[in-house]
Amino acid sequence: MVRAYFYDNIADVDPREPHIKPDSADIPLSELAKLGVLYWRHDVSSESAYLPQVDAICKERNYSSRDVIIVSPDKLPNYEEKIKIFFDEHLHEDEEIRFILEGSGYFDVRNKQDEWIRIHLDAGDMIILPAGIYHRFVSDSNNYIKAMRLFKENPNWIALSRTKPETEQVPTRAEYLSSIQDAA
Ligand code: KMT
Ligand code: NI
Repeated sequence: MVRAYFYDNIADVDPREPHIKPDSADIPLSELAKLGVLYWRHDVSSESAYLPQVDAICKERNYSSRDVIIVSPDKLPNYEEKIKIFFDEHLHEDEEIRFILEGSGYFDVRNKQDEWIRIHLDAGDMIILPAGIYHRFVSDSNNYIKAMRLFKENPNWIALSRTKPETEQVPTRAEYLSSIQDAA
């Protein structure tokens, strides 16, 4: 089940640890929605339970293809290196949708104050990160997550790193910021 909270920003602790900021309350899904982050939960006990829901979302949002990725030391070559890449803060010009089939992991997103919100997802959780939001992914200490990724016909989901000054200039970033401006 999903849980969201402020990240403690302690840099010398492995990012796969929980990093819960002390004395801060959990963040409700309604706050994530104000950042354009959408969340659903589906039954993953069998394919027949979740495929119709996934198909419906694909139809509604024009996703024409999908794949399944397993992020684990056994299944993903150069695991530790990949983990570092996923954890580099970035944005995309398309939304990023992930549906967790097994295991668990963290998606971190920036709020309006540029603070990190950590979202812990496990099996059954589906999340959409809007185009233009700064985010990153990391496994949790179980080092295992199996997720379905959905793609548009001509996907534009190159990771634009925040370390590159030009990333801030992409039109998607300005569009995203104006889209969240009015949410209280
Ligand atoms: C991403 O975009 O960071 C990933 O696809 C990571 C694996 S999805 C759990
Ligand atoms: Ni991403």
